[in-house]
Amino acid sequence: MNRTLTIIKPDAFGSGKAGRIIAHLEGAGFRVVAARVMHLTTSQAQEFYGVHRERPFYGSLVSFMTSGQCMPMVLERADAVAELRRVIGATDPAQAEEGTVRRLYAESKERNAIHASDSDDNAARESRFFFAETELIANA
Ligand code: 3AN
Repeated sequence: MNRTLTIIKPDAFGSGKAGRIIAHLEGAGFRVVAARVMHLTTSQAQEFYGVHRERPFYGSLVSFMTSGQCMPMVLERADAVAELRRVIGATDPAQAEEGTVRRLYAESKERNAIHASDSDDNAARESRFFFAETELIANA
């Protein structure tokens, strides 16, 4: 078993899709280890997406991610990082495979419903960004 970090983004949370997305992820074999509902501040969103600072969409991405509540969660299953990226689909929902979370629920390349860590190192870093060690103790 290992872990990854996901965020149900403001587009999906605000339009009432969180429950369906969590059910989809549980149906794909993920267990929710930690979860919270929060409204990111600008400085939190800037720090979280710091690796994209030089990209043309950075300002817009930070505005979008601070536009409403979101739902960070730590998920657990075998091969969690790769499996979650497979289950959510491509960044652009128009390119995402049938049945993926983004194909089902995302609006656009930016308003794309869900984040998933892209490596084990980033999963650990991003999990610590949102959750205290005491919230990440295994309980299964
Ligand atoms: P992914 O979330 O699929 O790993 P990244 O890491 O390349 O994609 O991009 C991070 C986030 O930045 C995406 N989830 C999306 O919201 C936004 N993004 C990526 N590429 C674009 C783009 N060309 N235009 C607008 N937003 C983008």
